Amino acid sequence: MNRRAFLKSAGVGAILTGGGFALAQSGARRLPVIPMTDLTSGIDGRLTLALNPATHDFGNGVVSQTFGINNSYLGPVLRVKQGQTLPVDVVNGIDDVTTLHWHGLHIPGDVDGGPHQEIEPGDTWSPDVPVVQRASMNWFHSHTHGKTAQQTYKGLAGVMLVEDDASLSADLPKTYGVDDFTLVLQDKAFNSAGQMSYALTGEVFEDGFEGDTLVVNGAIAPVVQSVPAGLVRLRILNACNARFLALSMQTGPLSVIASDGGFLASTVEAESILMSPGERYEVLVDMNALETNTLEVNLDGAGGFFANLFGGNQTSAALTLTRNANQGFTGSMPERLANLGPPNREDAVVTRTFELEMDGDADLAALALAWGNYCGDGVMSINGQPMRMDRIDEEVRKGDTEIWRISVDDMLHPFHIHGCSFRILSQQGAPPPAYAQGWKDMVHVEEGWSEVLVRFEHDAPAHAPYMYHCHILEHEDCGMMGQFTVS
Ligand SMILES: [Cu+2]
Repeated sequence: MNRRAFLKSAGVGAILTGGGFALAQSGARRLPVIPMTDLTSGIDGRLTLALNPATHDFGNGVVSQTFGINNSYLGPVLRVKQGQTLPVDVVNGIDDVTTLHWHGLHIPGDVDGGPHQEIEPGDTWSPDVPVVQRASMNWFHSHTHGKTAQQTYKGLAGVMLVEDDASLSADLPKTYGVDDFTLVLQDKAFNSAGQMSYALTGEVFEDGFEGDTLVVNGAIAPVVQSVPAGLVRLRILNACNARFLALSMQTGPLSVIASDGGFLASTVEAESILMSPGERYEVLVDMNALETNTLEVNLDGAGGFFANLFGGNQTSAALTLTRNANQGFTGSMPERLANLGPPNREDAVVTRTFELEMDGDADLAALALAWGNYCGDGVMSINGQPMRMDRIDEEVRKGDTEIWRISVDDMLHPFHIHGCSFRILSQQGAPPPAYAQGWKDMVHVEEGWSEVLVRFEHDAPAHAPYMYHCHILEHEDCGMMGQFTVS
């Protein structure tokens, strides 16, 4: 590590983690490589995903109470191939009702894992999940009505990588844990004893939960990873409850090759990328010429008055790559990645409008104290209606191309639609950045209209509708969500 990198990571680590943990251990922590279940060459029997209470050390030497999926925290990385059907047994071993939603998958509503597919404690949910889409990085997480924020925060989340013939034969790094890494980025709070903590307050309802400590694959940042010379691939998920993260490299721009729903048309060089909760991006890092390079994260990526006022608006080291003596992937930075033309808004036959709203006068502190699973009418809503399990808000015709226009007037919200990938026509009234012009299932909404071009190819009946919602999980729990059918 050179002097600049050392000073940067040491200084920021101390600010972010408090409690002295980072000072004691900074620099030594290695990137945890999440165990991968590779099913691309065939699936034998059913795959068990066991959701269980667990204990986990985030790297500060203290044991925290967590949930894990076959692990002590988070789930495995599942690697599957287009054309497969994945038979899954989701076993609910936590002492509460839960669900497991496949975020980003183009699958029918009855296997989507949304709020209608509840799994009681001790029960098993056994969907056969068809994998029909192109290569893409997806994920799975709790989507339990009113409990999504707390269950996901505690660890009910994992990554699913979809490969296809093109991605398996592409000239890209793909040796998992060597030159191909999956990174799950989260912000956490730790109490004075060093244990992961979460408390629902009025402020948390308003802004979503924000921890002050960056965690990568369940380890407190910064973490380090030794890599061979050559290109290194980072597949990155923002699994924060509410934080937008601004990503950059210490040296040089980010080379972005894929977004939520698949490869970009060509590699996009970006000084930084702003990732909302729920978003995924894949980047390549060229370790031919550099001995080290560091992925940096700004926890206050969305900016704002308080971030600037209190000096929080600075980057911290997430992951430092250090080159070892081995030679890894020898290919060069790709130019063409996928056949992907610009979206054509003339294709749309239907336009729908969604206005996200928060009631600034609501007593959120009282709601937090008495929290059940419903904020009540008029606190958080879409088109004036808070989420109701027994109300279908929109009916979509299968195969139609539609424009969904989304707006809000108070703060930056990330909007997600189930069962599809879409293209962003405009984001906050402007063209999206080049790295967000490919396949997406998340769009940022603040001032001005955000518009996406979308088509649904699978059924979602009234007993198993799809959701659209804000992906600030506390907003979603509080009612900023709606339901739609596809038939
Ligand atoms: Cu929101």
